[in-house]
Amino acid sequence: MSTAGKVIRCRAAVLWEPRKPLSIEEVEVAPPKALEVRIKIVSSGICSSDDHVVSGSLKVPFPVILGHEAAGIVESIGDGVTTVKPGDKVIPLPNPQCGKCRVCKHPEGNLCLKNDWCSPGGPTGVLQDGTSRFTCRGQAIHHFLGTSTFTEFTVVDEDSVARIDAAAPLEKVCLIGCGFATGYGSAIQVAKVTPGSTCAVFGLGGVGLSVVVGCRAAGAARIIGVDINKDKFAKAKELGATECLNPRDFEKPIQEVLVEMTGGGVDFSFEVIGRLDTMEAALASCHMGYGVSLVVGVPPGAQKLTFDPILLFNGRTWKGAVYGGWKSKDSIPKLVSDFMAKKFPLDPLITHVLPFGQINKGFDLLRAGKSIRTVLTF
Ligand code: COD
Ligand code: ZN
Ligand code: ZN
Repeated sequence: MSTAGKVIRCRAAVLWEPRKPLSIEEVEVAPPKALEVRIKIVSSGICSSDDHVVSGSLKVPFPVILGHEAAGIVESIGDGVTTVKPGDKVIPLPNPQCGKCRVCKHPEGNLCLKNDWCSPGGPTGVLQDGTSRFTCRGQAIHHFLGTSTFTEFTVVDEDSVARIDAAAPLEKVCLIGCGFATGYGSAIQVAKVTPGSTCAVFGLGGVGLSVVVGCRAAGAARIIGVDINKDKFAKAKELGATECLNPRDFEKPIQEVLVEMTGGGVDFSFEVIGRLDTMEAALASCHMGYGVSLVVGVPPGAQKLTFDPILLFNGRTWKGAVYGGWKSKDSIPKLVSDFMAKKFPLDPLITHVLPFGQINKGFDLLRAGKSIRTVLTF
């Protein structure tokens, strides 16, 4: 029997307050309103940004249903929706593409002004019409990044969902929804890594390893991974890192080590940790005159950086970008096609697969540094 137009009762992981485990609850998911899409989630990765909300370092309205790196199937659509239909395989987009705002219209911009992240005063946790589609125990539950994928069903704005290849394996391509797209795009789309170049990647988590994959795809000759957890090195090498360094193995600062071992500095560096000290170290690792350093890690809130501006004056470029610079609705389907054409792997990034009910175990694995990506299956 069709569920279109009806409230769906299903399981969702609700975070009632920070620093608590997620709680599997029965929730009500209202039907999509005009220009909205209800999606049956099939798989969802756990990204560090979800954990930043749990730990309290990323502030969003509570209670909330987290999750933003997923794949699923359209269950029903609201009035006026034209770009997806029931039965389509889709990826929800934590960075929307409205196509109409000033950033979407700019050829280079991708941080759409409809992104809840950009709301003046911080995230609102609601859809574009200003309300939530989730309730639990009589209380409205907030959305997260316009996606909320730790639930069997979610509702998103049409700007926040992209149809993908009907043959795509949803339990893998979910990573393209956030972590992979972010890292890979940072290398090939934002930094525009050049063939034969030397790159340094600070932080070898799921996003950092996706940067490594991007550097390799772009033809970099030397890819130096930097991480304080040496357990990450084997995977980094499997994915294309030519060398790996642990800053704790050296007396001198890691930027000095990198400058020495590359004869003056790297062509491209990436900070994929989200720390101020490593952002500055990554910048200082670049060669003067032309080096480019990219901030990929989410900066810690309410902290400021002091650095020697001679690093920039001497011809280094410091850039940042979210979501790998991709205009999401246009690019995510193409990335899925590229995966289907075997242009890059995703399997090595998926270290654990767990049933949705074991979501807290997935977060524990991430916090313990034991997983790259856990994919939850529904
Ligand atoms: N020096 C070197 N390595 C370090 C240090 C240090 N001082 N501290 C930690 N690390 C290593 C850790 O050992 C770990 O291997 C790695 O850094 C971080 O990895 P994870 O697994 O914690 O995180 P990821 O790869 O999932 O990365 C996420 C970021 C931390 C980069 C996070 O900021 C993010 O998700 N950024 C993406 C930004 C974005 O555009 N997001 C879109 C919506 S989420
Ligand atoms: Zn826009
Ligand atoms: Zn993410």
